[in-house]
Amino acid sequence: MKERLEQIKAEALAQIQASDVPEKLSEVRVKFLGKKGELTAVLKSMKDVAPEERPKVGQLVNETRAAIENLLEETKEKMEKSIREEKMKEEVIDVTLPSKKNMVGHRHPNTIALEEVERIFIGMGYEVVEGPEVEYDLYNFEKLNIPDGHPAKDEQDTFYINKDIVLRTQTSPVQARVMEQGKLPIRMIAPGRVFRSDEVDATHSPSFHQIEGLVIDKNISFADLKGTLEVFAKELFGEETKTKFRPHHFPFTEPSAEVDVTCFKCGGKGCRFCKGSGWIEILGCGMVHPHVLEMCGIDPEEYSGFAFGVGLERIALLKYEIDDMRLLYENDIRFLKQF
Ligand code: 2NM
Repeated sequence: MKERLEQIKAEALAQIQASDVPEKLSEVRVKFLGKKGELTAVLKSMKDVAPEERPKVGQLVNETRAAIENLLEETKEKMEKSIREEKMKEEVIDVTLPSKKNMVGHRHPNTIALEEVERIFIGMGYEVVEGPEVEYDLYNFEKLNIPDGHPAKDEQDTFYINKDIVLRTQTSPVQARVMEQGKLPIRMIAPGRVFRSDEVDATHSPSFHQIEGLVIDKNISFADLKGTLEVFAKELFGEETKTKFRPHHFPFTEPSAEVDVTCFKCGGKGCRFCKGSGWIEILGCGMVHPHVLEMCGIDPEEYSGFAFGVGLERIALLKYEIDDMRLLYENDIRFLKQF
């Protein structure tokens, strides 16, 4: 019996020492100390030992068990310690390594252009006002002196929700709403999305953005309009920019004009960019029609005003020399990150 125990102990200790991973140690534990283990088998055979020998043998079994368990425990701790150290070495943080660069988003060229236009007008004391994109025919057309039968009201050009409600085709309904509130004087711009039933091409989209301006006060004249838009053009395209007012027609203004600026590429000499003319058209404007003032509750005998409208995409395309409007809507990051 004693020899058997010595043998078990020697074998167990040798196998423990030969173990290289915790799983092997578990196997050794099961093999020698488990329910069907070799040491347990010895215990079970105690009934064959002479009664007077039993305490001694029992003590020997316990000692053997303790020796095996101690070495198992000790070895397990050593293994776990070295695994921990190994892991620590692998996970060490090198604070001198360059950081991973995050992909940071970028303002859209439309947004950059809008913020530039807003900055210029806020600097001249204007308020920025927004309004609904789904609008009553009354505000989008009627109060702006665009009567039934006018080509702008054609279903070919306007998205109708029903006979009284449209997707706004301009942002001037926002201004009709502000005039109606009756707080004068008014100095405002109304930026926002507008909708027209256009086919998509390099210069058209069924949904684009406008910024319309409105000033109403006593004694506002065409000179105020010219001065304001001259300042705007110089701020936007450079100090050397000149403006030209060409007579035009809009239903909501009288007189009306279209404004051209000297080509900022060639300075007015004529180049490919301005198609040889030296001028680039940027906006429409005029003195607010007395009918419009009246319909919005303002006395045209006491007050006058001017208004203008610019296409945001047009500004963005010009300013960043983009030759196709569709690029502004595709959201290709390789395009967007250039601005
Ligand atoms: C333009 C051109 C000319 C305009 C008129 C008004 C309002 F509400 F006062 F009648 N807002 N915007 C206007 C005038 C817009 O866009 C090319």
